[in-house]
Amino acid sequence: MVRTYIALGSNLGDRLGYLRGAVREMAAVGKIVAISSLYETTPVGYLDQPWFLNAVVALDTEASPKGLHRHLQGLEEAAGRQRPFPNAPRTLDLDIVFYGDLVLDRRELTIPHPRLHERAFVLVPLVELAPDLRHPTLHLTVRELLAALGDVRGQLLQIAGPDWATGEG
Ligand code: PH2
Ligand code: MG
Ligand code: MG
Repeated sequence: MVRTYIALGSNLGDRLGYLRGAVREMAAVGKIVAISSLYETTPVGYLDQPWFLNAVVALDTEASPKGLHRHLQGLEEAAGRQRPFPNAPRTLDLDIVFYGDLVLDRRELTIPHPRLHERAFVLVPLVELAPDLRHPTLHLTVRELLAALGDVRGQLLQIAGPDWATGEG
């Protein structure tokens, strides 16, 4: 069993519905052990697009990195995700942030996620679940990576606690 962290994002259509559906369906590939709060976040990178909902889930799985990646891509496709251009608005984005302490650098899959340390929309929810988790190549903890970003308050707003995925709130 490997502890993994999955970043969830949506900025198109029924954003909350897509994220809730993803959490529900991720249970088919492992055991969800923790869910972060839900954040509304300003777009990073390609700016001319709607705000995102972002969260992070801790998932214990027996799936291989490739198997997990394939499963998550299947969920993105089931949510009707289109890829008209890189970083286009999307109904559902599911990224493997960490897979245990695995380091993998392939064209189709890089773990840890190559940009996680630059992204408040990943680190802020992740620090709720795993502040002392150490990045296997940068050698800093999640808490330290987040501190290195400085003041990120203008980039995101916590809009619900961890019960967003299951409760009514
Ligand atoms: N995902 C991206 C690019 N930019 N910005 C925010 N706020 N949230 C995201 O999930 C996101 C992004 C590429 O996957
Ligand atoms: Mg992404
Ligand atoms: Mg992705």
